[in-house]
This record gives sequence, C-alpha cells and structure tokens, in this order.
Amino acid sequence: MPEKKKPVVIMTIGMAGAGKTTFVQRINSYLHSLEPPSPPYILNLDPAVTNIPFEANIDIRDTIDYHEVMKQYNLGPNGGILTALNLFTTKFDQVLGLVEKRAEDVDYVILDTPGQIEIFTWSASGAIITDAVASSLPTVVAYIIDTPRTTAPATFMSNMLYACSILYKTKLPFILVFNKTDVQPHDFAVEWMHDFEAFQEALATHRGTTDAEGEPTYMNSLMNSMSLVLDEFYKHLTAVGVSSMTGAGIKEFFDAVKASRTEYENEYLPELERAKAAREQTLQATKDDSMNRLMKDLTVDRARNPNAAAFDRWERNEEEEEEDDTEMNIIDRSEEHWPGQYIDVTRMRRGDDEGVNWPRPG
Ligand SMILES: Nc1nc2c(ncn2[C@@H]2O[C@H](COP(=O)(O)OP(=O)(O)O)[C@@H](O)[C@H]2O)c(=O)[nH]1
Ligand SMILES: [Mg+2]
Repeated sequence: MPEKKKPVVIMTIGMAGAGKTTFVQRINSYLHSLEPPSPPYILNLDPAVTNIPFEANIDIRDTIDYHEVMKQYNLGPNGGILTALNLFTTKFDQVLGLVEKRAEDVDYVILDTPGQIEIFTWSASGAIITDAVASSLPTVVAYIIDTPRTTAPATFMSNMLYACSILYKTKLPFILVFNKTDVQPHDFAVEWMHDFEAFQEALATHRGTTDAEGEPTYMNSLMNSMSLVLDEFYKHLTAVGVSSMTGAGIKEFFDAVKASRTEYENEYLPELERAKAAREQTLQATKDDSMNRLMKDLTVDRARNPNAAAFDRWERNEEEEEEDDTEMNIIDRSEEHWPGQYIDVTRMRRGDDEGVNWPRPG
C-alpha cells in the first residue's frame, strides 16, 4: 500500500535577532514562487512578536494574549512568554489535529519559535511540542545563525556548542543556516568546521587569547580541546549560507531539507518505532503483572468472605462523565474567518489529568 504523502516540518530555532522570522518569510515566499506554487502551512509560536511578515495558519497570539498572561500571573517578559507557551502546549493535540488535516495538501509545515531560544529549547513545553511534531511528521531543525555576529572564534564556538546541545536534545536532522550572508559571507565558518587547525590558528591570532607572558590562556586551551570535540559534531551536520534579505542560498537550503528528510526516515523513525514498541511491551507486562496479583488477591478475599463476594459491584466512575470546562480552542486562520479568541486564564485548570505522554526515542 502506498504511504500517505507527508509534509516535512521545518522547525526554526535560533538566538534572538538571528533572523528566524525573516527566514520563515523568505522560505515562504520562495515556496510561493515555485512552479507550481507550494504554499506552506505556517505556525507562529512566538506570543510576544508584534508584527510577522507572513500569514500564519495557526498563530499562538490568536489563542493567548501574552500581555494578559503577564498581568494575571504577575510575570516579566520571559516568564510571560514561557507561561503563554505552556498554556498553548496544553492544547497542542488540537494544533496537531489541524496540521494533520492539511497534511496531504502541503509539502512543508514551518514553525517560527519565540525570539529567546532558551524558552523554547529548555522548557518542558518546547520539548513536548518538538516531540509531538517529530513523532507525527518528518521533522528537521533549521538552526539559524547570525553570521556577522559569530566571526569571533569564541563566539563561534559557543554558538556551535549551543547547536550541539540542541542536536543531542532533539536527536533530529539538523541544518546549520548561516544567515545574513549579504552582510558577512559564511566561508570562514565552513573553513573552521572542516579544518580544526584553521580554527585553532584563528584562536591563536585573536586578541585576548594569550596572557601577560605570552602563554595561551586557560580559555584558549579549553577552546583548543573543544574544537576537537566539535569536529565529531560537525560530521553530522549540513551547513548552508543564506540571506533572508536577498534570498541567496534558499534553494540550497531546500536541497539540504530533502536530504534531511531521508535521514529522518532512515534514522529517527526506526528509533522512534523501536522506543514505542519497547514501551508498549513494558506497559503490557506491568499491566499483566498487576492484573495477576489483583486476581489472586480477589480469589483469596472471596474464599475468606463468601458473603461479601455476593455484593461485588462495579461503581460507575462519575468523574469520567465530567466535561472539560476549559474553553480554549485552537483555530486555523486559513479555514474560516475568526475574530480571535483569548483564553480566560482565571478559568484555567491544572492539566495534570491530561496525561500528555509523547513518544520519544532513546
Ligand atoms: N542584512 C540582513 N539582515 C537580516 C537578515 N535576516 C534578518 N535580518 C534582520 O535581523 C533582524 C532580526 O530579524 P528577525 O527575523 O526578527 O529575528 P528573530 O528574532 O530570530 O525572529 C531584523 O532587523 C531583520 O531585518 C539577512 O539575511 N540579512
Ligand atoms: Mg522572530
């Protein structure tokens, strides 16, 4: 049986100001300009953004009023973004449902994430969203780098270590996107990635890497050894240079996405299925075990109390009948006109009972 066609999810992640939103707009217009056009399905997950240059199909701002969240929960800007994202994540099954409904008509689903990278990459909701998406559709991470701001060896290295940590956290196919090449070409980065000696040379000649006696500083030798560690990391990545301003390199980016899709299917998916099967097996074993013990206890009880056994009844569980009273609906803007609906955060319940448990590999 032929598999249903599945779109690729491109998840943009990067430091604030690296150009994620501009990049999303650029790949959006590129896809529109194809012959025939291939309009993507776009999700904006940044609750604090004021203007986005594209039409998002699903926009977190339609569901959650970030300013209201800050006010009601007495939070600053970052806490506000995090809480807004958490609230949105409780309804992410609805989001996935909408995306899946359109999955056969689109080739790409694009996610724009909050300006501050750590809010998405280190929060539980970021992990839930990533895992949920990646377990339902082929997913690649596009890590956007502000090329002009990463030319100093130390900055370059910290940026790469950050990318490395995200790669190991998500385990997803990963594309390094050196953005803003109209301002600063990215060939220095390619050279440093392919030749650690070139990087070490750059380190040695860069200011502040030797102490008063002309010896390499501790920081310098640390970075020297780390460049060897990162060498392994670079082998697993594709790097492309783009300008979201001019559109240079966007085609090369999509070539990389195509290759990453294959990687997802060959490496991530089997891992995911293995993890799923293993979990189901343990779950079944635990269930069987508990059931066996329960039946044994029951038999003993009944043997001791033949009269009580006659009164055994199952109580209907009233809790199950209870309606979910949280009205928070995710909308697809492209489906119908919607005036925008905000959650009344004062009516939110804790979502402990929702048992979100997304499969993840490993
Ligand atoms: N020169 C240049 N500027 C860019 C490029 N991409 C983004 N920018 C600028 O970088 C700034 C931050 O972009 P934005 O997309 O909001 O970054 P985000 O916080 O990662 O979403 C804006 O002023 C953009 O105009 C690029 O390719 N070239
Ligand atoms: Mg942005």
